[in-house]
Amino acid sequence: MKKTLGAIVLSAMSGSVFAELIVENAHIRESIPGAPNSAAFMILKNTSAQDVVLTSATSELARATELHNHINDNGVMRMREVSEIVVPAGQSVQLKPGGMHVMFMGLATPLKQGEQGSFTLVDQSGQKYPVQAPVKKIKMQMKHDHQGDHKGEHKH
Ligand SMILES: [Cu+2]
Repeated sequence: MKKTLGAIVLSAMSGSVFAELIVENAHIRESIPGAPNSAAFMILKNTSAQDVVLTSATSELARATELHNHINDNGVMRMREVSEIVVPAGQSVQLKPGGMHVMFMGLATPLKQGEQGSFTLVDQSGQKYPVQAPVKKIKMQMKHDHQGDHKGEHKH
């Protein structure tokens, strides 16, 4: 009898499974009233022996979808568009508030917790990774929050 292990292992995994990239815990930030932008966060796991280099993202959620990161500009965290997000071979990269994220500029409609949104990541070879993600309320880490503990403070 031939072994058919591969298919069984793949189907038992949670999350979206692609040839090389597994997207876990994807979620989209609920939009703030009056703010036309939002962002998506997730863990990207590269199960292949080659780096996956994401070079763009698309979505119908917004007028423009961009790959963003935060930089520390003399102690002030600013976000900016980046040309690529590299997920090294065999490693994971986390997109999270205050770090890298998929940015939605000019939302078509406000995003409410409980809704689903979809977007597509594209790598440098043109391969597409469609992602479906729930909309969630996410605390902004950059804001100074005197009620909470001191997690998420600026590092110097
Ligand atoms: Cu951004």
